[in-house]
Amino acid sequence: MELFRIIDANLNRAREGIRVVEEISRFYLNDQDIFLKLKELRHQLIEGEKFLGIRAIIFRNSSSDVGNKPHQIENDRGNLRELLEANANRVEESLRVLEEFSKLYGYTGELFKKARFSMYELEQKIFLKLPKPLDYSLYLATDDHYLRQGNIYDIIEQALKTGVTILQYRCKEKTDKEMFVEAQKFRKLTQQYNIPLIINDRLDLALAVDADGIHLGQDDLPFEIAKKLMGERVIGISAHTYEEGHAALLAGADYIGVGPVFETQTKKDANPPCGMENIACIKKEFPKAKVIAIGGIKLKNAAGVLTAGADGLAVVSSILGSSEPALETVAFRKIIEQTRDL
Ligand code: 3NM
Repeated sequence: MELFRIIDANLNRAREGIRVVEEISRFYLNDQDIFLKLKELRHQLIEGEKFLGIRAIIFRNSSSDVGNKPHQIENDRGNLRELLEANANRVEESLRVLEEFSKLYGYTGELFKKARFSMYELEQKIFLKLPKPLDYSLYLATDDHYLRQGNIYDIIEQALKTGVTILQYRCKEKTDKEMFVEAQKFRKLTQQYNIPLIINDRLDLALAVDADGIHLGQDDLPFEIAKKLMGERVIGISAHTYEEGHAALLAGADYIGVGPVFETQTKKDANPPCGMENIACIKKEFPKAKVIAIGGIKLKNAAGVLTAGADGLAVVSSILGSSEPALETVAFRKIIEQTRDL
């Protein structure tokens, strides 16, 4: 009887996992071919149950299941690729269990084995169709002061070539028309290097230049409104306190920029430095949240900030003000890679 409970539990686990993956292919990817293959796989499990001659549900005893204990509810967000991986793994593992245990009933388990291999294939197909999660590790923001210099595009191109993973266009003191022209140039440049472009504050500008996302301050448009207008594009929010970070992540921000971590001369109206404590606290509560440190980030403090839990370093003056922007970028990259390996 205990063995039938194993069959029942794994049939359910496999069906539920397939259904989650099915929903991704149906509603997110709109991929009819994959969707129908998954649906067929789910129906094959019903056939498998019939083949075994077991009505597994009869042996269900969920209340006495020692694995049925309340789990800690995680206030955590991953991404679609992680969701796919978790559910496809669940399906594959369950199919393996079904294959092995059905052998005890004189059945070869062939049907479950075939289903498992189909799932491996479908998982890979879906994985490749899902968007690659953004790499927030080295986030460069522009600044009016540097934008006034003629060679800013050259400096930014050097940084994009040598290891910056996201560019934010941040401009406060120009006309809409000037900003549009500049943002368009950055759009072209980032496309050339396949780097996402985020626009600071200005949702209209982000849409106008087809940016990958928007970065909002605490006094900008509410998240829900921005989400309605931005759809699947990235939305980042500035957080100066733990509470602001917490609220932004609960609202659904894709990342938060925590700062200023250290003293900065770049942002004139910056809050007092908040240090690294907030980063560690937020990461403890939301381990999968993307937390970017900003404000006074230099080569000398970069490793410490990453070790405190930051997923990325946002910099302005370190790179844009450097006489050797490419070398500075490479040096940041080296620290990032070394800290990742720890
Ligand atoms: N935002 P630098 S601090 C743009 O605290 C910006 O939200 C901050 O420049 C915030 O790397 C900051 O030169 C300036 O210190 C970061």
